[in-house]
Amino acid sequence: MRREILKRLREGAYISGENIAKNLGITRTAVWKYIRNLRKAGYQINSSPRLGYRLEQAPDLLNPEEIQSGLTTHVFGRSIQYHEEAASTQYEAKRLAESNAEEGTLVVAEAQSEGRGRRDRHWVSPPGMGIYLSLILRPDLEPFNIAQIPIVMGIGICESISRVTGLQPRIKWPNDVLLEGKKVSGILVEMSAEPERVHYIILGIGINVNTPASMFPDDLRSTATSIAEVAGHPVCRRTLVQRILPNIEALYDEFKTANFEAFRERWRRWDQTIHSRVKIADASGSFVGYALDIDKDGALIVKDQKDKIRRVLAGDVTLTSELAH
Ligand code: BTX
Repeated sequence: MRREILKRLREGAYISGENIAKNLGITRTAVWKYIRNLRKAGYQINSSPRLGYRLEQAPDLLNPEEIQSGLTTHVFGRSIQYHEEAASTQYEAKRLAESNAEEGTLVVAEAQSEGRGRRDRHWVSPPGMGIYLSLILRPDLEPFNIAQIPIVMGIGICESISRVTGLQPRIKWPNDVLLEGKKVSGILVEMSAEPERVHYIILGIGINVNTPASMFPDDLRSTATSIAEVAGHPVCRRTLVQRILPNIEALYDEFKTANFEAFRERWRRWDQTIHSRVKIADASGSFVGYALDIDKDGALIVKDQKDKIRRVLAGDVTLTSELAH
């Protein structure tokens, strides 16, 4: 009902309480209660005794009403579970996936108390500042291909940030999105699979949109940033989500029928890793080298200090200019 009322208010003109009540088959008192709750949630609604109600401004919330109004996807975000605060949207999405939620189901939170990065690291997720979302995917792919999904999704995040803000984000292999050399977004892919069959994937995306530098813990201040910090003004999170979802949906559809090779050029367009000195670290240790290229499977090709060519499939990359910090 709330969504229906908002839909009518979004048409822009004044609409009387009586009209809304008649259209939706509810009482005028019920309309008034919905309006009161919308105002409480941050919607600025003007009321005039003669003309009725008019929506002046919607808050930058990532609730289903806001995301879905004007969303152009076919599958992604058609079903949304919204939380003012979640431990992690990954956990919520996993729970939904286990109870057969359909592909494209989106979990969004305004804040996360246990936001997660790769290898059980923490993702800082202060309320109302960033985008914290998880999507359920059910691709008919072999587990081997799944590692390429976050690499491909990085393209969609860069393209979307660039379109909405005019900024030029860059990707650090495999999928850190950077602005001015600092991390602005991270991607996490978790899956449930058998050796040859994927049951589902949870694609998690975190973006620092309006997070002020002061909200990052001290140890992240030199490596993390937000879009607003770089742009110099706040950016509408809803607009960004509405751009990202169709963008990554199109990439995903293409990925299911093509291999990574088809994305290599587009990925290079945003890349900051190739032709850089890098330090690669994984569970087994670390080494320093020079990034030569990304191959047709999305692996990073690195020449190490003994001139040996190494093919890196996973790990954390530090650009050596960052090491100087
Ligand atoms: P990652 O392992 O590449 O990055 C985690 C590391 O990044 C941390 O160890 C820390 O050094 C740094 N970091 C933590 N928080 C931030 C931040 N807000 N901005 C910049 N750097 C940070 C990247 O993992 C994957 C992140 C996915 C986050 C999304 S949010 C929605 C979904 N739910 C969830 O719990 N995780 C995903």
